[in-house]
Amino acid sequence: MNQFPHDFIWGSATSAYQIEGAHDKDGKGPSIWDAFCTIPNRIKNGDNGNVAIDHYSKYKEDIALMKSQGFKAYRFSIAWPRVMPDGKGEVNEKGIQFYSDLIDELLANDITPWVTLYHWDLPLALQTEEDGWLNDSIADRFEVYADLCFSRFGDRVKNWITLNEPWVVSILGYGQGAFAPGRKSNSEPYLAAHNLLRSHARAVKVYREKYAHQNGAIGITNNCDWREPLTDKPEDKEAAERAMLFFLGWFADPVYKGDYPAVMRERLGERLPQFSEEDREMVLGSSDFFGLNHYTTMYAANTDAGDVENDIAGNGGISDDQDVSLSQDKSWQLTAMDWAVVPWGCRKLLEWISARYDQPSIYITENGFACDDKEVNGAVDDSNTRLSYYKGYLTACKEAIDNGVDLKGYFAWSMFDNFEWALGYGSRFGLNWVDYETLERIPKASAIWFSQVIEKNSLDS
Ligand code: PNW
Repeated sequence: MNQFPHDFIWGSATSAYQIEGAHDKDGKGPSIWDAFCTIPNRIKNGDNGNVAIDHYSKYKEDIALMKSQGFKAYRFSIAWPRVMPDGKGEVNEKGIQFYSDLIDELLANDITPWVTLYHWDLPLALQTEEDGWLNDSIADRFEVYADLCFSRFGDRVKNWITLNEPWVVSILGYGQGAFAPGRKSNSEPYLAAHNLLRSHARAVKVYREKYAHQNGAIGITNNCDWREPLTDKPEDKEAAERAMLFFLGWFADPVYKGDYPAVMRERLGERLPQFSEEDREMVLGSSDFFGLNHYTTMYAANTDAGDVENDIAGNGGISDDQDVSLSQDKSWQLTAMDWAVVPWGCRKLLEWISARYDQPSIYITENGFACDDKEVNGAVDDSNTRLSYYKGYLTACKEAIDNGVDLKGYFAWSMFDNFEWALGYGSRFGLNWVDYETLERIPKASAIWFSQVIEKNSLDS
């Protein structure tokens, strides 16, 4: 009953800035995250990714751990400024060598690489000289960078993700200013998002035109919570749907339907850019699969225009633009980041995606639980926290599959504890605990449980 499809992909995920360290080694250029971390009071405890878990030196050890735990796939990202220090022009061959070696080591251990091209560490020069994602020309830059990656790694990498969570880049980076580049605006998020989508599509176009012989797949990964209507009132049901469209429809509708959701157009007017005919065609159909990062659920209720006080950006978008108020149920367990544990929200989200976008193949490219783990006598017991979260969410995934959702794979976030962006090293997501002094890795109860699940391809253990 708890058996997953025989070809279901079991993986774990990380990103470059969160684990690699070696921030200025072997010719790497600075990224907007290297710079953002030097501004006082932006990152909890003044943490940064300079060393992180030093995956750059320890990647072989890390891959051995993945192999011993049974993972068959590994999602990581390439740091653009490691392979192109200025984001354009010169290529850093030592950076290329690192990823090439990493890929070879994975393949030698029968682990399939899933490579994200952009997980937020934009080359700093593209920000200071060209305004990052606000400039149309970022699509030209991204295309050249993507082309470089396909040409150097595409003989061995068959699964590509262009962008990780353009919603986070837009809302947290350009709306709330909580993430790099730290901008606060109620219009820039929509422009950044537009250029993110155009850039994604340009990378896909070059991949399909020049690298079809590599026989790989390429797509985009979006993040979305589930929004459950607070009451049965029609206005709350409509508010929940509106919240979904402002969150996920914003990025998925252009790819699957050719334009932003109508409700966004109605409410945003001129702040929402228009696709040129050429861009619309390029974006439409530009994903071979539906990449989804999912963590939590909130209730959504309608508010009347102007009721929402936070006029910059609330969780799920820019609140004023949506007239949605969000809340949590008091009975829900919360993670250290106050994200509620609601497995049925995961099932409902998968079913919503399947219905709205005509049953795409979906990969959950992130799902996980943050808490303040402690090491006791060389072991970390996360059985009542992370482990029960994974059991609940994977059960929900299985129910969605049984209900007809084409869910083809699942990547746990994260393989290791790592640098959790503005929250620094305090919030641990890893299946493997990392001692940040000695950089020793210790498997947690959840990692041991995953090994059994993967071996049996079933949740019964
Ligand atoms: C994702 N939100 O970030 C990222 O892809 C990971 O790098 C990160 O470590 C992980 O989830 C856990 O945070 C998100 O505010 C950051 O809704 C913020 C949000 C969602 C995802």
